[in-house]
Amino acid sequence: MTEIPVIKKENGIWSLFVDGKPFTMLSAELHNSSASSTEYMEQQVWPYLRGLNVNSVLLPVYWEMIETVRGEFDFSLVDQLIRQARRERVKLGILWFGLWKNGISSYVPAWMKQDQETYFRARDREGAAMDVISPFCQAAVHADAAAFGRLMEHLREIDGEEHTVILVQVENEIGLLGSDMDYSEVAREEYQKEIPQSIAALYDKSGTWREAFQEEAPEVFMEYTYVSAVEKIAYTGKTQYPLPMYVNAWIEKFPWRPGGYPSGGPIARFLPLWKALAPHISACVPDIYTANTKEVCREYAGEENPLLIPEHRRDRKNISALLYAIGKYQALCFSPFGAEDFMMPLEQRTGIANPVVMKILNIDMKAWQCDGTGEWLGCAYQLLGKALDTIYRYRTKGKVHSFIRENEYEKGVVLSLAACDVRIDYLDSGEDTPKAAGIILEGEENELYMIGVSCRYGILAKKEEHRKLGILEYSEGVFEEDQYIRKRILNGDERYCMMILDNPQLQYIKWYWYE
Ligand code: N0T
Repeated sequence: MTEIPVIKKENGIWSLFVDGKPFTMLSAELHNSSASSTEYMEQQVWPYLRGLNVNSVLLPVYWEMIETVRGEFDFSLVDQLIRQARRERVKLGILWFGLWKNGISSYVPAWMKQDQETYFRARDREGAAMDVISPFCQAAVHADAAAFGRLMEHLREIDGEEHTVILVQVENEIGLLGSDMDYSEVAREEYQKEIPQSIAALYDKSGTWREAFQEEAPEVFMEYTYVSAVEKIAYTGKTQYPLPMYVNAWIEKFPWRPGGYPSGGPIARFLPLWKALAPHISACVPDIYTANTKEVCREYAGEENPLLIPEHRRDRKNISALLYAIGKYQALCFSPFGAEDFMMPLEQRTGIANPVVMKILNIDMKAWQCDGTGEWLGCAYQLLGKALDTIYRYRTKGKVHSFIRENEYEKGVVLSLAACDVRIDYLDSGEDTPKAAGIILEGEENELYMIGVSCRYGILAKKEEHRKLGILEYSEGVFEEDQYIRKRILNGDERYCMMILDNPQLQYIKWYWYE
């Protein structure tokens, strides 16, 4: 029997291991509603994912569909989706749309929605009921955990050998949206109490929530409540089938207030709290719809927290973020949102692209635009997919370097490698073209590979080096099973100005010294 998928750190590097080997998810997250119909999947999803060269897909499983009658479970939809994924030869990450989805309780079963006595609602400051089951409602958390446990049990039964499902997201962008805290009766009572021991120890504080945290109190209070609920749910699932689990964040955006972004979610500021109080969650990860990928990655990737990007903006620039996240942080997963659209003819797209929805979610329309993304991402996934084995080999030797252009004011960078420096000039990319980005693998003997986009570059001798540097080979190619296969030699005019334009490419350079 092969090892169950697991996220673990080896030689200081986080990886998702599938059947004992590192597996980097070059993924596509589907629109929220696509996976509710296998027929729709056949007609509108799988055909358009094929050209993207994904090795995995992230798709939701909806609580309301597996437990329509309380206590009775129907997993036929899940089974069919897994069968389709196997046929397509892709792995799956499953998104558990349970009690909370973007702060709202839209995916809970009808029997729960309608029983507001037992499953009471969160309330806003004015005391008005929200469309959210209160995270203080233990009966609701218990029911969610039970359903999630059944789902995981079922996955073990049907997939425990084959490992088509390799990762699970618990809930989706949790937190309370529209109010800084829950003002339901139970919540208000809890708020008056002394802070729990775990919080007191973590923050070295005492007293009531208000006394301990002042203006920040409502948010920390919600953080504690959501992390406790999520941990309970994840724990129940893990006891059935311990697949790696993560939670995704609707990130905080300056100068929003808690409630403007979901209050209580795994935003960067609260990573220590999540790490301490949710031991069954392997990673807290960002959904990136902003343009500052570099900053967000830096906030989330850490000693304690592996980086995954389960949702990313959809415009063509996402290939730059892909290269950077994998080169710099060995990201376990990269997955633009609503990726079945990318190769689909415009008139056929049914996913939300409606300006009103975008405004409600506060997503920049530009981040949603995806014309042309498919070809570029497909090309980048293909190139990178073939390079992964080589990247795994190089990264243990600390020989992987990465760069990305953060903004238009940055003109370039000099990366310092062991044997030389590499000067990179960012090519002036237009609105719709990828930002300069890339991964450099430094080889053993005066050689390097560049997997990059939109950049011009050159190899420089180190300052203290007295010899001069000459080029032996400059070529473009691909990796096949950890071997470089040269396609075209670029030793003529091209070598005066080593460069990769808007299409991601793999290039190889070998140099020598003369004096
Ligand atoms: C996302 C998606 C889907 C700092 C929006 C984004 C997905 C959910 N929510 O289409 O609904 O299921 O996770 C929230 C956007 C926040 C933008 C704030 C910028």
